[in-house]
Amino acid sequence: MQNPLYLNIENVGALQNRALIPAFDRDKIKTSIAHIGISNFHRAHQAYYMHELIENHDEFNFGICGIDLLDADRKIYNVLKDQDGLYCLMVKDANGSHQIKVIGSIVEYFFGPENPMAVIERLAHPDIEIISLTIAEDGYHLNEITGEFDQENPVVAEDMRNPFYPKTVFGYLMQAFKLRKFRGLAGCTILSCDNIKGNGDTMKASFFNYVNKMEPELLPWLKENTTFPNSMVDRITPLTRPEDIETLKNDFLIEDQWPVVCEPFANWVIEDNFFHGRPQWEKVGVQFVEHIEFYDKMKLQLLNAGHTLLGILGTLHGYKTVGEAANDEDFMYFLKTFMDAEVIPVLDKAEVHLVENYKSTLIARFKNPYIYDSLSRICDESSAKVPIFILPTVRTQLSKDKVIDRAAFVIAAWCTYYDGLDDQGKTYKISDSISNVLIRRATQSQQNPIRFLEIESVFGDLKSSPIFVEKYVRYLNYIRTRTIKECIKDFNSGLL
Ligand code: CS2
Repeated sequence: MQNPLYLNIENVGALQNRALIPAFDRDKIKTSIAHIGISNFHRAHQAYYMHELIENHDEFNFGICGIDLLDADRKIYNVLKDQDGLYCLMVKDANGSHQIKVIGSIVEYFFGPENPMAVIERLAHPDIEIISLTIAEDGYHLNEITGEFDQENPVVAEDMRNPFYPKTVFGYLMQAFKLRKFRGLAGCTILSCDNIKGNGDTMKASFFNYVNKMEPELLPWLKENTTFPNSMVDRITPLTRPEDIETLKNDFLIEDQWPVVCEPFANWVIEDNFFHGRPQWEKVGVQFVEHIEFYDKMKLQLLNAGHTLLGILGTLHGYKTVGEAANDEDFMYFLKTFMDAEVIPVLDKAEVHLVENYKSTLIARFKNPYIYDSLSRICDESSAKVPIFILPTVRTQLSKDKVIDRAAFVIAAWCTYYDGLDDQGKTYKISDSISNVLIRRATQSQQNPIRFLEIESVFGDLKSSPIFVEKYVRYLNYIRTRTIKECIKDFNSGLL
């Protein structure tokens, strides 16, 4: 009987009968990508693609330096250090087959709160040709309605007061690019990998806004020396559960402190607009396009909106995972009709086959019983997600006098989500940077339903659409007096 082995560079060779291990010499890798935000998603997506490229096409020029900037990320930094950047990717197919692959593309790691200067120096180093980001939807601080960067945000404001000890991505990048300019070095590509429409454009607008306020004289150089390709990223990656760590240890005899679980599906579409050269990711399935808009819309407004819909409705019912909600026929019927009647009409008609294919694959992906993707992960920070995933559909449909009923139903249900109690009488955790506002407005909406829609940073001027308001109010009153399951059934059968 063999014993479990700790995952690190010394032991990895001995794991070859237990998992797929990197079939390349990591010492040969040169680091040219600095990635900020070593999330599970990054480890299942970009780091995975890079690993595949190194392993199958001998691309040794683009190893990844992982950088975390938040105090809360100390754990992943420590784990990466402890495991020499190695971790297990547990790819779980819906048919029950699982593949364990040790990913070896992250070769350096830095932690901002411990040593901000080291991070700034690394970002400024001429070897770094791409700075990529997963900083989440709420990390960009750009007000969609006004197009203005939120300089009032407390962490941003703190960076503005203490620019030499930055905390935000913007503060770090500004210091790094100042050094590059001062030293006569070139700039680089900034590649956003977040679920935001036009993520590169958004990053550029936020960053330039920040620099313009802080060091306007740096701006002309930056404009000449950076590019911000837009990209669409896709792979469902749940939070790691203690059970996943146990399975690896007991069934595969590998001790990994923080493995990553994901589905087999992966997709990445990028606008080919890089300042220097770039990895030839197309060799491992990445698609390079001139314009991202169609792919962005399809993904954000079908997949992410679908997640948000299942997250809100499922939580109200008492479900805990996307799989549970997606395998409930009433929920699935509601989701499918939302997609067919309200989302697909706003997508490019010329690409109808692609859209239909994406939709049906998506439904199977949501149903994958081996991906325990918690609804709480989906609902976290909904105030930053709903405006990106659902409201663009509503606005386009309204502008064409088309149906918005299911979206209005979801928004009404979302308001009751902040009442904090599911239909089984259980409470759930609400996690949002503006949770106090959301909870207060949901409470006020019991007297005056519009109060919730009046949160301008989320809804903009949606409250001035009489059609939307009429539906929303009707559904809200209905939902508040019945279980969500009854409401969905009534909706599906045309009673509502
Ligand atoms: C999810 C995404 O955060 C969310 O709400 O919808 O993380 C989703 O799982 C990924 O975008 C899948 O590509």
